[in-house]
Amino acid sequence: LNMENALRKALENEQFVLQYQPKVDVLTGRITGTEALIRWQHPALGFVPPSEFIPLAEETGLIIPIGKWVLSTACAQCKAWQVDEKLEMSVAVNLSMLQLRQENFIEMVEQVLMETGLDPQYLEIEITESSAMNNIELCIQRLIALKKLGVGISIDDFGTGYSSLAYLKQLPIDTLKIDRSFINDITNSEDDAAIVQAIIAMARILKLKVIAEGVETQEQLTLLEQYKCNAVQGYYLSRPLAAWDVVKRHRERM
Ligand code: G
Ligand code: G
Ligand code: NA
Ligand code: MN
Repeated sequence: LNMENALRKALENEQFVLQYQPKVDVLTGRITGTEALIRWQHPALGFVPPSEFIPLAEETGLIIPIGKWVLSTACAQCKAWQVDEKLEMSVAVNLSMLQLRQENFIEMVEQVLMETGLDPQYLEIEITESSAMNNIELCIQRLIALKKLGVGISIDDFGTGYSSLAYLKQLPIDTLKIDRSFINDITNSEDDAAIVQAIIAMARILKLKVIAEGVETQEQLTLLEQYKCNAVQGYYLSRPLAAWDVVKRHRERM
């Protein structure tokens, strides 16, 4: 079976689904938003993880239609939560640099927002620190345009990508997402604990929100609370969920 051909057919055969991982406010314990994560259910191959097909989608250019499907499905879901369930949550979408490079990228986002009727303030774009720093001029330009639409911007996997603080300052960012490799050892490693505290302090000075990824234990959560981290995400709070389970989980925490 040829993976590339299978991937080409996946969209029309409706084999992709999105799961949504909650982001939880540390002070209130409430879900303030979710991150959309794509899954590929192939009838013969079974579950193909994104780590396997996103790189292939990027090599083949299929990331462009797939990325548009993710954006429009996530925005439609977020709007449905608001209208049908009266739940006010943001939705975050991971973006490939190839999408951002598209000439018509901003128009595409505008069109999706218009078609789904989602207020731009509820959409957040996640871009990894390393891809942002590798394409800094284009990122500055595109993210400023995106920001003008009213969309939020998060830097994903922060701390792993050799940020230049001079560049960071030029990007219209709202949120830093501390990479889960630092959270993983935060209760054992004094170095990692110091790094996390330093990132949180820097975020405060730059007036950015900060969210910790990959929180798996109560001990990690307690430390992050002490460090005044704004929000947390990870298996301890919730695994990525189907859309209807997000509603259930949100009501449990209200
Ligand atoms: O949780 P998970 O195994 O789904 O994520 C694996 C990787 O795939 C993560 O780095 C995540 O950012 C990426 N990923 C998940 N969904 C998307 C998506 O819709 N678009 C892109 N570009 N990357 C995604
Ligand atoms: O690169 P990005 O941050 O988008 O990656 C999201 C990935 O992280 C997804 O594969 C998601 O399933 C995974 N993930 C989310 N929470 C946790 C966690 O607490 N621990 C681990 N190991 N992975 C997590
Ligand atoms: Na992400
Ligand atoms: Mn991440």
